[in-house]
Amino acid sequence: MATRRAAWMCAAWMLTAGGCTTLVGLDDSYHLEGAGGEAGAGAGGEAGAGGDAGTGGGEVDVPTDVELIDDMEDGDSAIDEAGGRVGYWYSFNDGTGTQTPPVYSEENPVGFIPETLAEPRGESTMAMHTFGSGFTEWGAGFGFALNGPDGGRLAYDASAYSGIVFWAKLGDAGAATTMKVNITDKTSDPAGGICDESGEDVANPCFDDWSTTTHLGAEWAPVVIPFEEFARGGEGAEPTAEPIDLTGLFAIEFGFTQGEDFDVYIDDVGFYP
Ligand SMILES: [Ca+2]
Ligand SMILES: [Ca+2]
Repeated sequence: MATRRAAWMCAAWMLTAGGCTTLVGLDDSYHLEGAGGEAGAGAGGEAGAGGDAGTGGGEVDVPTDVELIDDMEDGDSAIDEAGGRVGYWYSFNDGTGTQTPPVYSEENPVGFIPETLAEPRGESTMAMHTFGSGFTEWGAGFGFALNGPDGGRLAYDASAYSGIVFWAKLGDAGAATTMKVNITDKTSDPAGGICDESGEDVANPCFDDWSTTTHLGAEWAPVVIPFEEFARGGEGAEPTAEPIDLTGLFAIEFGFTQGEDFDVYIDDVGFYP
């Protein structure tokens, strides 16, 4: 596990950073069912691509006052510089399989940049896309730092927000239909300087991130996850009843476990108050 996020250390911060803060694709008509729920929850109500919800039970309003972290429309590997946030998208994996875009390295200096959508989603023409397979140790994922100026990794105070929202869909109908959504904080991120990255201190390991699972469908659908739905306890540490400390977040990551073939698009990632 210790190498899990080593790659972002040399992520593509030298790539062009954009300043696009245009709000695209967010309006007040977004609804979804089973927000942030377990896989298969509310399967009767897939949200439509146009933003109108299906008829399934348990619909959840997507907040109208979303503060975008990145809508990908500027085509770069950076999140928008707004709200004190600065950071770059990166992929990460256990090195046993293949992932596109690949993990950044000196030998493979490919940034994680958005893809132009063959079919625009409303006014959105670009989104993040990653796919991969063949991982056998712990899997693969992608994400972005919330406060990573010049490639650093600092804590971000997200206490002004109540949760995160994004749009997602499968890139391939046969790919994994569940995806982990993780938040790293000062206690789980090596950059926090608290946890043990070596794995020797089993009571205090790094990478015991705040985590939840969301469903992926064939059509674009919004996902709204209140921070209180994230829980720890997945990396061997004692599960804790403590709430997430929103004043010290480091990154938001999306992941798949070993043995899963994955192919996912992500768009319009934001916080909501
Ligand atoms: Ca961007
Ligand atoms: Ca977009």
